[in-house]
Amino acid sequence: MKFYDCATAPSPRRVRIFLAEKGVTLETIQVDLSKGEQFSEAFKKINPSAQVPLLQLDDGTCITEVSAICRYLEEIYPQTPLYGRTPVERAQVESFNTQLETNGLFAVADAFRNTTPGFANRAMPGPHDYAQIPALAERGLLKLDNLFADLEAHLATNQYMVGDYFSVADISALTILDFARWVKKGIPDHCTNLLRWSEQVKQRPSAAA
Ligand SMILES: N[C@@H](CCC(=O)N[C@@H](CS)C(=O)NCC(=O)O)C(=O)O
Repeated sequence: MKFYDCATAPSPRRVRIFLAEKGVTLETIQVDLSKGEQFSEAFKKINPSAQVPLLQLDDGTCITEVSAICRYLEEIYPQTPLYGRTPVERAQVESFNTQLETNGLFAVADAFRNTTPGFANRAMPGPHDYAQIPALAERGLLKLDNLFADLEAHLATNQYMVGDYFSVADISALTILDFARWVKKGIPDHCTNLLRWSEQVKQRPSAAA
């Protein structure tokens, strides 16, 4: 099995942390996005959507999308379950993870890709070019302020994103909040619950992945 990664990019980092939590090491191939290697004919042959991460199985099957890759890894490496231990927990993890993507990941991506000069005409990842829309960046920053406030309230009564259980939702949140620094949005000082959570997850060895 081969893991196609880019050491500097947030989406594959979600998979790297997931693998580290499972204690699994895979053969890893770096795709240098800064050099445009995602557009090479060889890579587009295995992933026409020209993005990382990608997991290639030994029979050649390719799995794209962080959530699909992590779901697959959860099934073949069931130790240390990260998608919930009970039906209710699995539903809660799925729900929170989706909210974090919608309210957090897409917010940072909008803020970053719609303002950074190097992404002119590349406002969305993938094979198609899209012009930057500065208003989307503004909305992304506003969404991030709201995300900080919402997570702060949530963590007043929860140790992790889902109760007292460390899950893939915490991996998503950690990656998203570190990605938010790219648009100069650190966790505000007054968000003491969120800062407590952040310290806690950053102490896990997987956070270095
Ligand atoms: N929905 C995809 C998003 C993957 C994604 O956005 N990957 C970025 C790196 S973080 C990428 O490959 N970008 C290529 C580009 O910007 O051309 C997933 O969940 O895997």
